[in-house]
Amino acid sequence: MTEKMAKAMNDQLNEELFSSYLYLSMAAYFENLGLRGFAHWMEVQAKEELEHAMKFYRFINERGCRVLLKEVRAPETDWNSPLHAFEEALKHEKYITSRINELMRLSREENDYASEIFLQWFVTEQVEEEASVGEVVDKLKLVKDSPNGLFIIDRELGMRK
Ligand code: OFO
Repeated sequence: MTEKMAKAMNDQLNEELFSSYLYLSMAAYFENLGLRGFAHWMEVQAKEELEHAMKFYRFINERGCRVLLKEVRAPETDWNSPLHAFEEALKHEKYITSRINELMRLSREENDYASEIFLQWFVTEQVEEEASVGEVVDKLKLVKDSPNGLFIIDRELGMRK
């Protein structure tokens, strides 16, 4: 793997760690609101992001390159409403998708077929990530400020495996 590619992979490893940190911060926000189902959903998401980070970690090592961990920036800690938090999560996932696409473009430019195949998993995963966050955004828009609606969604999100 070229130095340029290894640096880009390391940068993405950092972004995945930040994603985990962001969703854990959202879990804490929901916990504080007493929305335990929402908090659970975000905790599961935070763990998934950590697993994404580990995929990059292992891949960089397997390619004989050096993993260089950097500072993970601090996430936001407060949002205006559950809808606002999920809208921000969706915005973040779209940003991550654009980064994965850029990595894919770079791997093609570098004729790095191993990286291209590795990144394919993330291309597919991002479709799922945007869809699952988007689904919650849609539901929250539907129930608006109804406490009953929020309670039902909370129960549903609490069942995420
Ligand atoms: Fe790693 O997919 Fe979300 O950010």
